[in-house]
Amino acid sequence: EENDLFARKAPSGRQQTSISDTDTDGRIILIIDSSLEFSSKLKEELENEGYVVLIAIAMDKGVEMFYRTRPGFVICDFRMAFDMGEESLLSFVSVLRMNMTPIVFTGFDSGVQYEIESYEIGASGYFVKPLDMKLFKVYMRNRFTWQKDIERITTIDELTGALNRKHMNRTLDQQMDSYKREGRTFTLVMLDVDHFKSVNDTYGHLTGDQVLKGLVSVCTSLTREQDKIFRFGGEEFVISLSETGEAEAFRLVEQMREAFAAEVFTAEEQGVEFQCTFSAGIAATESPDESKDDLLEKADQALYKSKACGRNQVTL
Ligand code: GH3
Ligand code: MG
Ligand code: MG
Ligand code: MG
Repeated sequence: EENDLFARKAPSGRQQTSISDTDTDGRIILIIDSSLEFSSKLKEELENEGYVVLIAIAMDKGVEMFYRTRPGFVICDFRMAFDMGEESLLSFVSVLRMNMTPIVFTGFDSGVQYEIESYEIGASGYFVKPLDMKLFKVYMRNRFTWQKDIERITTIDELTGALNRKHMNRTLDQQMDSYKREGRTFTLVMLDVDHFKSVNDTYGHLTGDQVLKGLVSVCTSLTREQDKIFRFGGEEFVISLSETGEAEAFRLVEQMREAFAAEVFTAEEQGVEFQCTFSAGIAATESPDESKDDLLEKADQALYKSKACGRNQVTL
């Protein structure tokens, strides 16, 4: 019943959930320029550097392509940008900023006023055509390194290494949309550590923290790169499973439950060992109208059942 292509990989043993280095997401560059000669040449140069490059020859196409593909960087002709009108341009730049996507302008005109105007509108720079490729490539590399650091800092929960809730809100609908478009199943799991308050009360918060780290580490070791683990809040976590039906998700979360319940934690201060459990709820997409909030609500209800039925269990 399962497609081999999507078969679950062996546990990777990764200790951190993070934006994967091999993800192309962050390395997509969108060039908006009416000169195909300019953009094809630039595309070729940047592809040699390992970027994925998309081209739009009109401004409206470029904006549309941005929404569709969410590139990590936009290179746009200065005149085309300003021709769309200052108001539209400002609103496009503000959308880019919300997505933490830098934009640079390029143009045949040289002069500090073009740079000033570019910075004023919110762009990250202005480059004179024809581009000095040596300069431009090192600039791009520098920006992408910064982008990556910023992404890491703003998306990862410091304590556990899980993705944070802000990142979950930003990405979950997007992730669901792409699965729904292709008519595939998307499954969410909600986990909550059982009687965690008493772990803190008995052994202290620092020991409690170790339990949370341990939970994420167990879940990470049993999931694939494309599965995302989010810290929803406190001792609650959400895992998104792609290409995973309910039955398979159930088996997987059962495995996690058993692995976590078998972990032995040490309370240094008291010099005692103890164990912990979690309860979980699973929800899968059933209709294309469902939002991430609908799915989270369903998973939460299933989790509530696990709690009500005595904890340390998984409910579909
Ligand atoms: P239940 O089985 O019903 O889930 O009970 P519970 O005790 O786990 O649930 P409750 O919501 O009463 O308590 C959750 C506790 O989690 C309370 C809060 O202090 C603790 N907590 C939240 N975030 C952290 C954290 O980052 N570190 C530690 N050590 N504790 C945390
Ligand atoms: Mg809770
Ligand atoms: Mg609670
Ligand atoms: Mg709890």
